Amino acid sequence: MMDVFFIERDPYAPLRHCYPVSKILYEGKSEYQEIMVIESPHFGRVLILDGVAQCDEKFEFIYHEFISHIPLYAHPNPENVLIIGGGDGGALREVLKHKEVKRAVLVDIDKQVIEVSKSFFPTMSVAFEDPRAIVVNEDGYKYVQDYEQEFDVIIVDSTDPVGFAHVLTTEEFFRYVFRALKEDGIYVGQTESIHYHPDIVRRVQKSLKKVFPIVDLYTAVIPGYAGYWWSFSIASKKHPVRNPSREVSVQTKLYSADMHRHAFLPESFYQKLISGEYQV
Ligand code: AG3
Repeated sequence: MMDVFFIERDPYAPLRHCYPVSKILYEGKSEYQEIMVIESPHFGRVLILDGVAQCDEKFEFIYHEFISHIPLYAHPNPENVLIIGGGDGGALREVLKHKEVKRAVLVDIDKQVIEVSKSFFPTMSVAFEDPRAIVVNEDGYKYVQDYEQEFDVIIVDSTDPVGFAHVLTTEEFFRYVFRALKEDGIYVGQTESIHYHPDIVRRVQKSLKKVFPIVDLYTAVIPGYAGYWWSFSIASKKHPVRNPSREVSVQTKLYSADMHRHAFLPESFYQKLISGEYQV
């Protein structure tokens, strides 16, 4: 049999990941994007949106643990959580591991991503069955504008900031997020690779600083994303974010209190990175 490969079409990265394909499980087009699911020998099933790999069965836990548990553990009592994007359900699964969470609203513009995840990614989509989960198929940018002092934590688990996801990284959006958060709320969003997209990291950090009193950056190594050293921008109205504020009790593979602290960059490197002094 001939070897078959899927070549990623990452909009920014100066290289293209190439996955061996043992089977194409799904190929479709929603109102918003192309959706594909492949089976790859090392990674398991891979979810691909508009040619970019979003998550794979083998490593999705890293991204989902870090995008969820850092803001949720920085918060002393996260009861009401909003996830924008995240239609695969991975972040929702991690968020609902916290018994403090009474309600998690997931707003994904693309219903078809949720359907595909339910059909092909049973371990990521488990939490859709949880009675605390509320799914809304709307534009997150618009949804958040209807709320004031509503959420303890807002997680933006979006695709790359090109096309319809770009608005989720603007100062205007962060002002709506600020308003939708309670007085001690925390925001987090994925902000791409440290080395391939430092301009995006800087732009988002700068915009967040205009809106929130506490802004920081943490990172995790995500084996499936080009550049690997991936960043998350976090902003808080009141609580410091560099340490968990509660005892870590949820079951995780990689996240822990130590890993929480370790994820934040040393202050000197953080300053160099966001000021642009760190040039490569
Ligand atoms: N969302 C962010 C994926 C970004 C990947 N970008 C890239 N490889 N250029 C992932 C969705 C997981 N819930």
